Amino acid sequence: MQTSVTTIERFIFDQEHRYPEATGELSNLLYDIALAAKIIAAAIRRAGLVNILGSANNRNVQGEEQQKLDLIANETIKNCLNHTGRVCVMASEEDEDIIPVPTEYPVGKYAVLYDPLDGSSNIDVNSAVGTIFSIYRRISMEGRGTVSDVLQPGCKQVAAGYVMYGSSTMLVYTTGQGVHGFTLDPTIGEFLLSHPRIVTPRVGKYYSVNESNFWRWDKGMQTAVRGLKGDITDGVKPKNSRYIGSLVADFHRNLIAGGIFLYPADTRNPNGKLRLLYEASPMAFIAEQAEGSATDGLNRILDIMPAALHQRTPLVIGSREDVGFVADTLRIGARSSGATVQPAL
Ligand code: FDP
Repeated sequence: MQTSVTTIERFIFDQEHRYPEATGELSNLLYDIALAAKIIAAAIRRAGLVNILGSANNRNVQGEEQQKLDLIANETIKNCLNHTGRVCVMASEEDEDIIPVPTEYPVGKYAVLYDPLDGSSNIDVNSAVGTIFSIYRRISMEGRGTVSDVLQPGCKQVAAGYVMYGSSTMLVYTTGQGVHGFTLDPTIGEFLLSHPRIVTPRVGKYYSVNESNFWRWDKGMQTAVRGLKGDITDGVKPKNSRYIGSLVADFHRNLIAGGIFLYPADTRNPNGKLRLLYEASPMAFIAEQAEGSATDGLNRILDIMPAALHQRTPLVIGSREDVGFVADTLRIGARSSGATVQPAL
């Protein structure tokens, strides 16, 4: 029987105490998110028992069908964060506009963006889904936050993380001091430190991509993916394919075991499918902190300046050498087609 454990609360506060100037606001905000994650995890566990699985017969701003659990997760996060005085504004993948803090509550210095339930098309088949969050320091000077507080490039994030509701529930986050993972112990209702300082292998075992889109990709991307599976000379060592179709679950596996996840632009999604602010930027911050990397194919994700809340981006993320291989292949393809080549990764 283990008698000494590190709870997420203790870990966050220990990290904060290394910085005498810290006010504790960010630590408390992370702890609020951990609370929301526990509530969502409990709802997901019961989802098959109570009749909350399936569609809410509603479409979100992206025109996708919203699932009931999406709505529950979205409201849970709002309600856990909106009254604490730590947040000035929020933005959710499920809401068209920014989410203001209700006027009866005080505001704080952070802007929080989140995807409440990523991979939600997997809900009805009981596969892993996740929550992704991203935290910025506000740039507006006073009052309620504005859209400028959430339209910041990923390199300005002060924290980012995800929760994976899988065979166990895990919360993985970074504040720019490495990546740390916690597993929810359902018997005591606490996230316990299980994966301190995660470092992803430089070269991965897996490649993860929806290959049914192969003929919709440009030639450079087709060559890169063929290279990942060893189909071309000068590719990398052939990799094993793993694709769940749930970003958090695919990213998490590759983070731990090593691998590369790709969601490229294609003829149906010319800007890619994934959202820069709610998916790509937070995952890119985590990947880089774990010594991996993330690009849209040509540009570092964390350098992209967002122009719109629900902007999409192609994403190539994971083990550093594998992402480098794909980026190099795309650059060579772009050069030989005469396209303007962006700065290297
Ligand atoms: P979902 O549509 O199920 O919500 O961005 C959403 C996302 O899932 C990601 O989690 C996942 O990686 C991707 O879309 C899967 O898309 P495809 O079904 O097109 O492969």
